[in-house]
Order: sequence, then structure tokens, then C-alpha cells
Amino acid sequence: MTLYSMKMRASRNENGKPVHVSGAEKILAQKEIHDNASALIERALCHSKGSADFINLKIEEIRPGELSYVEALPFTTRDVKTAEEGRAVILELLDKLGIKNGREILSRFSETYDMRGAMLLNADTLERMEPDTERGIRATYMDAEHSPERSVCNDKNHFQEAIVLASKVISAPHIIAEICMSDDPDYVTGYVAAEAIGYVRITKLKEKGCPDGGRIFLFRGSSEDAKETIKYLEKQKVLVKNAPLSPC
Ligand code: PML
Ligand code: MG
Ligand code: MG
Ligand code: MG
Repeated sequence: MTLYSMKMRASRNENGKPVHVSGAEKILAQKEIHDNASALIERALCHSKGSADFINLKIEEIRPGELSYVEALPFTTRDVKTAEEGRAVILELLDKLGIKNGREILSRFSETYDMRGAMLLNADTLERMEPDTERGIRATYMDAEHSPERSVCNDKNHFQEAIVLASKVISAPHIIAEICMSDDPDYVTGYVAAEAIGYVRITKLKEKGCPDGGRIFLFRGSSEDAKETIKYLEKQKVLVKNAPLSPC
């Protein structure tokens, strides 16, 4: 069966500057294309970050041999009461992973808030490895493996989209962990993911109403290695097997 990649990104002009509103990724059978396209456009027009005034919808056929499969990371949830406690859990997990510089890494988070993509940060030297640090690296071309009968849902499933993205990111060469805080003002749960700990949800990383958010991909290797990592993250088409729909 021929599969297609569908990508949507939406923004709104604020004071002459395009501000990211929403984005999504799907890998679909042909018969799923129409309904999913409408649902993604609807999502962009009715987003909690405001209605988009620019929507880009891109559909590409995936050629034979271009697709690979990875298993979803196992997940756990760490319940915390405050954002401060949440940040302490991030530091604890980085420490458990043997990643030094946890505090320095966290202090770089605010640099991601205005980026469309993620920061690719060398965990040892704290050097940023993205060719364009304003844009960052976009982890794209991924979806949960599913039957073409999957129901089309208008609402963003933060959890499933994030576990699919994290499973692809962690399968990338030279990536040792990912840290994410949602840029959705309504969504305060974030996560740390790595091969050794799986996908660890942290129930509060910011206050409700706060539009800040972003991702840091932690990298270990040379600048030659970074090219391979970026190519995989931005170009390799990946279906994630057994991705759970909800954390409950
Ligand atoms: C986002 O969609 O902006 C990131 C969502 C993080 C999801 C955390 C979770 O619920 O597991
Ligand atoms: Mg962003
Ligand atoms: Mg890896
Ligand atoms: Mg978002």
C-alpha cells in the first residue's frame, strides 16, 4: 500500500513577525488524506494560541524503501505539584543518565522559546550544533503505525504525538536524550526521554497560561556526526510501532 506523508504548519503574524501557532505530522494511506487534511486545517484555525493566518499543508508520496520502523519508548509518569519540582525531576533524570551540566543545560531552555525547531545541544561541550540556531532542528516525517480505519480526531493528542516524536528522536544516531516543555499555554506536562529511562512524563513544568516551550535534543559526538543526526531527524520517514494513545 502506498503511504503519504502529510505535514501541517500554521502561524500568525504578530507585529510583523510570524509566530508559530500549530504543527502536525502524519503518515497516511491515500484514503485517509481528505479527512486528515480537513482536521489539521481546522486545528490551525481554532488553536488556543489564536487563529492562524498562514497554513502550510504538504503531502508527499513515500517511495518504497524510504520508511523505517521503531518501537515506541515505554512511558512512566512523575507527578509533581509545582514547576520547580518538575525542573528538579529533569535534573535528577539527567544525572541518572550520567549527563553532567544538567543546570547549564536547563538554563539554555529559554533560547528555544522562539524557535520553530529544537535545539541540538552537545551535552558535553554545550555547543549548539544546528546550522541555523534561529530555526533549530525539526524532527519530522513520523507517525504512529495504525490501520487506515484510525478515527480522525480534530483535537491534538499531545501525548501520542510527543511519544511518537520522542521515539524517533531517541532512535537517531548520536542522540542521548530529549527534554520537552510544551509551547501550548494550556499544556503544562512535559517530558525527558532517553533509551535507558524511556519516556518520562513530568506533570508540571510551567504555569497554565504560559506560552513558553521548546525542545532540547541532547547530542554526543563530532560535527560530522551531527550531520548524520540532523539528516535522520529531518528526512528519515519513521513509523512508530505500538505507540499508546493515552497515558491512562
Ligand atoms: C507539545 O505538544 O507541545 C508537547 C507535548 C508534551 C507531551 C507530554 C505528555 O503529555 O506526555
Ligand atoms: Mg517553538
Ligand atoms: Mg540515539
Ligand atoms: Mg505545540
